[in-house]
Amino acid sequence: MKNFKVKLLASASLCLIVAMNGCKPKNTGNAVSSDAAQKAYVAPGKYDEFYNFVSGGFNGQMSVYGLPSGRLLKEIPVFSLDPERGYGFSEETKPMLNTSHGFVPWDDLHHIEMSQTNGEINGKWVFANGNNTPRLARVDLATFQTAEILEIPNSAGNHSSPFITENTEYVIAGTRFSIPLDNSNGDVPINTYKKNFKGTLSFVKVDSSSGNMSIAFQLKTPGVDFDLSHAGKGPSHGWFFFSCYNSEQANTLLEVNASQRDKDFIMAVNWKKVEEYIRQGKGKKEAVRYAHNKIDHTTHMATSTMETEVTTLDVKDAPDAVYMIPCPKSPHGTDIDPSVEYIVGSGKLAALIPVFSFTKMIQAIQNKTFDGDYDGIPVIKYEAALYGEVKKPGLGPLHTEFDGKGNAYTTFFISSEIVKWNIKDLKVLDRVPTYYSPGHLSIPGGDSRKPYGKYMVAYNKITKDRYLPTGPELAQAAQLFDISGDKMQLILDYPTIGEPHYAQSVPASLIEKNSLKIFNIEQNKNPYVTMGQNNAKVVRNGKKVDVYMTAIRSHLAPDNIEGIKMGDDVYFHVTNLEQDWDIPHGFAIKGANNAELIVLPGETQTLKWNPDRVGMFPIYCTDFCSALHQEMSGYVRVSPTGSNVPLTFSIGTNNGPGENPPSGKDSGSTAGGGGAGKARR
Ligand code: RUQ
Ligand code: CUA
Repeated sequence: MKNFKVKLLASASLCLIVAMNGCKPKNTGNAVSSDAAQKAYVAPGKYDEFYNFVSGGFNGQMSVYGLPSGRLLKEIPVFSLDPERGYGFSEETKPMLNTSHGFVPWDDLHHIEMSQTNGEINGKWVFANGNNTPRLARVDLATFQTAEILEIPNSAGNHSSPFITENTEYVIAGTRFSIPLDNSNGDVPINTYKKNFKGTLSFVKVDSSSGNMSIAFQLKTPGVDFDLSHAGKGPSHGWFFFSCYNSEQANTLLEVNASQRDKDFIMAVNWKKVEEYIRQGKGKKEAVRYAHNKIDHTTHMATSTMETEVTTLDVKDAPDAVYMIPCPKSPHGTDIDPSVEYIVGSGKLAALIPVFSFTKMIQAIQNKTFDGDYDGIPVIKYEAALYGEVKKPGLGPLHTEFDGKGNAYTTFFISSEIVKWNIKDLKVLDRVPTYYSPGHLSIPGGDSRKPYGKYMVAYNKITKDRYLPTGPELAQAAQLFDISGDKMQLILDYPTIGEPHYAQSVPASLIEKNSLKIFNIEQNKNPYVTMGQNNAKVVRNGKKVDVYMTAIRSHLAPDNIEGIKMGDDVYFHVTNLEQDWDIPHGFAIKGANNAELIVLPGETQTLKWNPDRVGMFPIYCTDFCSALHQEMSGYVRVSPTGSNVPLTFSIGTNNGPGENPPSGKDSGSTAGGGGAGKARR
């Protein structure tokens, strides 16, 4: 009997697996018209029209492309180590990856969201979510660097994130996995899910000038899985909409057990009301631990602070603030059109797309047109909130974006296509195959109040035969479509890094004007900065040795260091003295169990090194910075622990007495202002 049950479950799950795997559309690979190349062509030396910020998925970083060319412009490490730049390896950046679990050098970065003013992208920051160890990050678009990472307590799997309100008042963080909350006993049987597991929605305040994040409050909810979300804007400002699945509250074999109900929910949260309750002191302070990491612009150093308290409010104590809208079937994307009247739910297993009306929802709430409750939360009657349904649009709808001309575009994972439909009459206007199985799609400004239209990019999960084979794994495929006409037109395929989920694009002009070219060295407040080569030095303090080093074309100073001993902790603090755009210097030392540094103009970065043997260790600049880049090098001599070799450092003092070079010609001092120095202490 038991066996039989298991078998039934297995076969049911097999059906689902078949259904959830994409199928290959017919006539693949030939849907490109002849003017496509011209449309995606950006001449050498010319700039792209749009910046495209793309989540890296399981590689934990964000990448930046130009559109329409598909050129890769930059990778920005966020929740990942980047040996190329030393992010997560340098002393300055290590604290960025600190969490209450310690140093967590990886995450699963699914979604990005750009800061907005009045519901329009303003080009200041891009936020990103860490889906594994729950975190939120803020990337500064002046530097294209991760400026801040905030851990989210009482959460597990920060998937429903980092969507924002229309003036970037809040960035949202909804937990994917419900769990026993942090300061309750987590050591309970898993099958007590219904009793012990809770969800949370964190509202993270963003300081409008600095961008700094802080958790304002957390809403405690019944134990469901929050998937995605979007904020109301304009007329619906003050509301946030979250798709939830697993309203069945299953704790095993979710693919079957969380697909039982015909409808799950979109949770509508009146956050202005919740704010009021918090102001009235209805929230509860709870002890938790979470890391808050920030980079200081002047020291170029990150600090990590462990925060210990958060304000929570149970939805049960927030009457008239939270409602459930039934949504078929295991909803994924929750997308709001630019008029901010329509809420589009995408049920992964649904054969239609429900479009809800904000106005009707409010009326239903006023008239109490409810259909019972879900764990105390009023459930609005489906029909009462429904504007209409897009019938037979395709299979496996996931995400919807908008072109600002009254059209919506939805990805269909199972039927491998993008469908364009009209928001008013809900009629399908066009469909194109994608190769294969798209997840997210992105239209410039496509989830804001001001879509720029023109292009649409599909981020496909499966690549198969689209590129030359590269072994068992292929790069994910992005596909660019021209959507300026009635019909969507495929114009470019380009491989991406990691596995992109959500992405956003903005006109280049919004970003370009704020882009920083150098860090002003006069403003460098790093405690280990070396202001000018004459101040280069090596200082010993017990076993700690600080090397104050400068880099300028084409030498490191000092470039000869002796008196380092086994057992020392050596810190190379490298200051790049250049004040010229795009002239970084690198720093590497043989055998370091660490990465390199890339030091930007005006910046100081520190590499920690523990010599592992006695001998000679070359150091050099890794970034080809000048014709004499190969000459930008030096030596560090390591002696045994008890050795009496004095600590010395120098540059330009060539060859000892009686040790002239074979040519007989002393190369002399190239550095100027160098000379030998006796180290302090
Ligand atoms: S979710 S498709 Cu994070 Cu759609 Cu990826
Ligand atoms: Cu500096 Cu190469």
